[in-house]
Amino acid sequence: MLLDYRDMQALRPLGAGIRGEFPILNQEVHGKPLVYLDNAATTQKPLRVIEALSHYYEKDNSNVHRGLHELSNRATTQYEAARERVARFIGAPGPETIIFTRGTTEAINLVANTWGARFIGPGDVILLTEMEHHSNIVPWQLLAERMGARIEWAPVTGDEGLLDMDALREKLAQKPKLFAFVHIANSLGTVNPATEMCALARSHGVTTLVDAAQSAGHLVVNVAEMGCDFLAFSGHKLCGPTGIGALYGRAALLEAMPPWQGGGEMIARVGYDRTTFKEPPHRFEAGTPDIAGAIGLGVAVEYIDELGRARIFDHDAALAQEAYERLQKTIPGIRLLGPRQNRGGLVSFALDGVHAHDVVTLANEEGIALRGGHHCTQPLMRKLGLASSARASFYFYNTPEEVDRLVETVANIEKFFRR
Ligand code: C6P
Repeated sequence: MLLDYRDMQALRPLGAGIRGEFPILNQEVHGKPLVYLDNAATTQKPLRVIEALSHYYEKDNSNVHRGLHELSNRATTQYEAARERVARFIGAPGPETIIFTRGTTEAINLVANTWGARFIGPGDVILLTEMEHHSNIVPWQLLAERMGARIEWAPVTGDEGLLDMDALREKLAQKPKLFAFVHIANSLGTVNPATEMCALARSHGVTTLVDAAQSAGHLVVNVAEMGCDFLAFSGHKLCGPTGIGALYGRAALLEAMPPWQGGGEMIARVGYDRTTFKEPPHRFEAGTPDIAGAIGLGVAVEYIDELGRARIFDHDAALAQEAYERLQKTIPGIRLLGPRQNRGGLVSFALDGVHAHDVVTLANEEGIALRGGHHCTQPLMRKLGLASSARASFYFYNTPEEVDRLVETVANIEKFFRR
């Protein structure tokens, strides 16, 4: 029987009620209770993920796909079970469409270096948006330079940080070879209409790649419904370990792609003269993988699914909305980035004449963890005429009281610099 929202809330409340599962949150920084608002950089890990990692190393540690002994069989079974969990988590048709990578960055580089190297040629256009993270810019620039291809940019409307959909339609009608875009923008909080964007691209025969680094753990992501060709995400941004993530690729595309890195694991037969390769996904996983990381990721995605991403989104977005409104009301001259409404769970802001690093340093004195800088979106920051912004990013263990602490602290910092 499915539980409704109120029952779920009673069983597994978010916010204060779930913090017991995250021991790291229960500490003081500079004599104040820690307020961790840097979840877009990386999220904290629940006990069950930490325990899964130590259980693996205590009981099952071995290499995968190689040994015939008990420990190796256990490691292989758990590693491949994690792949199945990840496939279910994003609505992929099967585990063969999931490649374990070090994270979003490596997943995008993999596509650029395999699909890109085979299918992008001189004069071809790669379409990106102006709100991309460097991870979804630099691999394509490197590829474009190598292949003689060209990059075009779908424009962003300014501080409100929305995609100009009419301009996007026009760009897609020119039939670029690839459209790679961010689902939730890490420095704006914009939630892009990924399903609509993929459908538009598909109607012009354009291949799509979705950067789901900020969305996979925050809202329901289903690749079948979204209709994307590739989707990349990182485990550490959804309660999993660092150093592990995944690339989803449509089966027909993966089958047509050459390997990227060569080595053990990914081969069918090696001869002195030539080598043949395994089928996807193993063709793309050279060498000993991050076995414990993959197992930890499998546990993390099940945990997130248990909590429910629709609930997580509502929780995080409500905190971010509250922070946005109150920062705007409380602090004269604050510049808030990204859309006023329908934002994901983060708020970026700039105080007139104050460098974001100063905001973050002073907030740290109050026990609050924020991020400040260009957030690996330098071209966007330059377009907005900003050197940096400060960012508070929320997750399901954050509370309304932490929004109070944030607003009060930022207001004090602003007063301090205005004096
Ligand atoms: N953004 C942030 O503080 P990796 O490093 O591979 O796990 O994720 C890269 C990445 C790709 N796309 C988006 C939209 C991202 O936000 C990130 C990581 C962190 O915003 C670190 S810069």
